[in-house]
Amino acid sequence: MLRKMSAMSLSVLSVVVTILVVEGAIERPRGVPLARASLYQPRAGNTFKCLTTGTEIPFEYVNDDYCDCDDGTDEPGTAACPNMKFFCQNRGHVAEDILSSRVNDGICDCCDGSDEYQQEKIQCTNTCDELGRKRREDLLREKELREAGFNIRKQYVEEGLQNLQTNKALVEDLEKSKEQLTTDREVLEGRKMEVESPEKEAKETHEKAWEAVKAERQAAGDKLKAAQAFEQLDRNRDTYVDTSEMMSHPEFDIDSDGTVSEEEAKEYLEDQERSTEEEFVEKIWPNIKEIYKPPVEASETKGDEDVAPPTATDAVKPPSISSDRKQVPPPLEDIPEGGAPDDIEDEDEDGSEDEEDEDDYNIPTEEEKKTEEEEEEKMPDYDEETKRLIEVADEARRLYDEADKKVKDVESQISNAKKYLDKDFGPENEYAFLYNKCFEYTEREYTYKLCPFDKASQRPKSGGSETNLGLWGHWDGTSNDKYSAQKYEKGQNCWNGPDRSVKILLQCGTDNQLLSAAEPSRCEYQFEFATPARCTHPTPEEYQMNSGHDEL
Ligand code: MAN
Repeated sequence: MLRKMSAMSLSVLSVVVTILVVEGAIERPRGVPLARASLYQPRAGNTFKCLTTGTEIPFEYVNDDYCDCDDGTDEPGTAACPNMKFFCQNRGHVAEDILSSRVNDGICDCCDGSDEYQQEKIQCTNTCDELGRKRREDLLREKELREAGFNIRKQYVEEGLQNLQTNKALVEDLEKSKEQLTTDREVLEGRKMEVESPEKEAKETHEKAWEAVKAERQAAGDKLKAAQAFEQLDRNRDTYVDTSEMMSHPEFDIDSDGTVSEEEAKEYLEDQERSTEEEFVEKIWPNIKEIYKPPVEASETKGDEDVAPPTATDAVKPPSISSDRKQVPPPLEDIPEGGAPDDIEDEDEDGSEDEEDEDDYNIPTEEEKKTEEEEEEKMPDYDEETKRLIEVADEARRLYDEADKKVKDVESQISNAKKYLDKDFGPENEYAFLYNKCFEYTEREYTYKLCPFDKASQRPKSGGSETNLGLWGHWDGTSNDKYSAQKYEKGQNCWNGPDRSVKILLQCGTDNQLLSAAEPSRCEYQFEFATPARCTHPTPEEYQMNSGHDEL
């Protein structure tokens, strides 16, 4: 390798090359940790072999502030070779490697100041003792916290184990009582079905009879309406309804041309010129009852002029009413205030009008009509025997429902206990303690809530509804520390984004506490949670390793 040496590096060389760190009895060039000191011993002929390329260079080229080896290993203590590491011994604190580019850059990076040895740019104070003391204090505190937490964890483990056993035993007991309760329920179901059958039969008989009564009433009412319509249509009282009478009713205008033609009238009269009352009630009325309008309604819709005035013949013809025809009360509008006109009021046989008669046309209010109709529509009470059968069946149903509830209760208890048993509460059940508990953390905008092994949520501080951030999913730590994190997923969908989810980072603490909640990515949350369940006992190795005496 062609060695180019600048005037500057030559001037530095005299300073650098002579500096060797003496640690114990082993000498090593600056920036080399004790563990690698042997690699930096001068070889025969006072040479140095580049550590990976194997190129041999004079030993005096090591740390001469010029990069001679292609692998940069000849400059462990200068910034000459890029991307190399400089080792700070930092006695009293923790040894560390820093980037070689930071050597003599005018900034103190190592607490022992060994990275700024030129001292032209800066003179570093050794702060390692101070930092080391602080660090040891922190470590001690952490160790004490871990020990205290670990002691609580031991109780959790015990309780977790007990709960596990209790729940297992509970499920066994509950399964047994479920068997008995299911048998009881079966017996009561049989009894219920036994007594429900005659009850149903009796009820149906009663209801069918009532339906028949209603149908009969309806038919009678319909017949009455048909007879009334016949009478209204038979204006000339000749005991027939004929085409001309039909023609005065605009509702029979089939083609809506404004008049009811004879053909149209005939069509409604079953292709006849006229119809007797019997035929009308039986055959014609069923076809017209939906469209037929009594004269008053017709005059209301079409105007009075549409109703043909009574003819002379009308006047002379005697009213012809079949013997069973009921008296049709006058339309409501025809009754003057204060009662019916004198000429249509009933007279007693003696021709006098008594006070009771004044009520004859007392018009029931809408409400009264409704109540009356409702009364009529109401099915009469069941007979005594049916009532007795209902009572027996009611009691059987009550007993069955009671037994059914007991089975369902026990099923729900089994399912709850199984839910508990199915959960992974950690290698020693140490996290079981957190089941059925919730913890909150409030920040600027929201109060966050975590119910371990159940769900996580968020509630705006200003009020408003809770947002589900996710339901218990799985343990989510690294492959060698699975129980260091949890995942809650499938929360409320984020508009134009994913379903909300939360990662919980667990850390050791003497209290169970939600320490922080953040949303590093939209609708993806991260909580920090401290719990004694996460505290492992500090090992002597950990303590040793952290004491800051790596090289001793
Ligand atoms: C709500 C909260 C926020 C979330 C937005 C997304 O305001 O759940 O945390 O970022 O919705 O729209």
